[in-house]
Amino acid sequence: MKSKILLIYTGGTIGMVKDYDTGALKAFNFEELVNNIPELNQLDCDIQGMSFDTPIDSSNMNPVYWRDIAQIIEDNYEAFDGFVVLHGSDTMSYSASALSFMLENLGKPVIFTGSQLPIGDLRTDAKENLITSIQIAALKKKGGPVVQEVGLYFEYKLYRANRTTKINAEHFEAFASLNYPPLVESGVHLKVHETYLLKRQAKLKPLQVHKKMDNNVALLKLFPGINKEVLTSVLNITNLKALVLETYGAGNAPMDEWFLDSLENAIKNGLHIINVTQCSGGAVAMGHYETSERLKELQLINGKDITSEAAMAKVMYLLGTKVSGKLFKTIFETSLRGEMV
Ligand code: ASN
Repeated sequence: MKSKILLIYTGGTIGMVKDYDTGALKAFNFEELVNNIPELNQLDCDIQGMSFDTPIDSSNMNPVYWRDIAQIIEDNYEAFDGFVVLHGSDTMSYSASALSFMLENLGKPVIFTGSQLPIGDLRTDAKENLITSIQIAALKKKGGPVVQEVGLYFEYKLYRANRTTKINAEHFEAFASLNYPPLVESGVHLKVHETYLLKRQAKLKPLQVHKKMDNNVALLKLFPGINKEVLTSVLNITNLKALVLETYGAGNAPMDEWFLDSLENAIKNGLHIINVTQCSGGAVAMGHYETSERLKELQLINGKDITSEAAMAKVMYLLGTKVSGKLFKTIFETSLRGEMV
């Protein structure tokens, strides 16, 4: 039986054309996108498409759109074998991470992809990205899907979506997954690294879709010279429930009393503070240096080797599910979808 794949077009460069009045790239409609890739008809699967009413540049992405994507997948979950989400590359890692948390017990592939050049451009990377994403979404083994998680495919590699970061604004190789190896590599053959995939579930539990993402959160990147006013104004944001703090190296931060006291007070008042590293690779190891000992004592949540994108998605998801108090820390520090060690 041919695999049935649903293409969900949200926008992004892949489907953009130049506005000749202004020179800026703008999203155009889905039919034109598909008309630009006659090769889709040669694929050995049934492809159907669905598009956002108004496709967007992914810089306009937000949790309301994430819910729309989750809803489309939920509504069509039984009817299709796999899903390919066409998305702008700028915030793709955030959206794909978010969907990985929103789709609990996912038993089918959801592959995010996009491109650096529009599909109509002669040197476009869009065709390969789209065609291979569809092929991966259609892969089956013993009658079941090979990939049962949210992936991100770009420039010959499928990554676990919640491990990725956009690292280049110009190169075709725009994404990296520094703390987890690629799941599939595309060359003459599609090489599937089965050991790295989330384990196929023997008995699938029903898909559970979590649509509530609480965005009362903030992300603060430390820099030498950060002053008290900056920190306290972030900590005093009304309704702030969680702060992802991008620290240095293995989770280190300045040892100034005002800095540590401010964090301590905020935590006492119920704020969840997650320690993630601003390095692209490696992990937080609180207590390894003197500069992170107090953070450990203050009970900052250990983000380990999670990306900032996945950390933001995970806090919004956990706050949305109303996990509270001590449990929040325990669950955050547990890998839920393969997003951390
Ligand atoms: N600005 C575009 C977007 O994220 C960039 C891209 O898709 N390459 O929608």
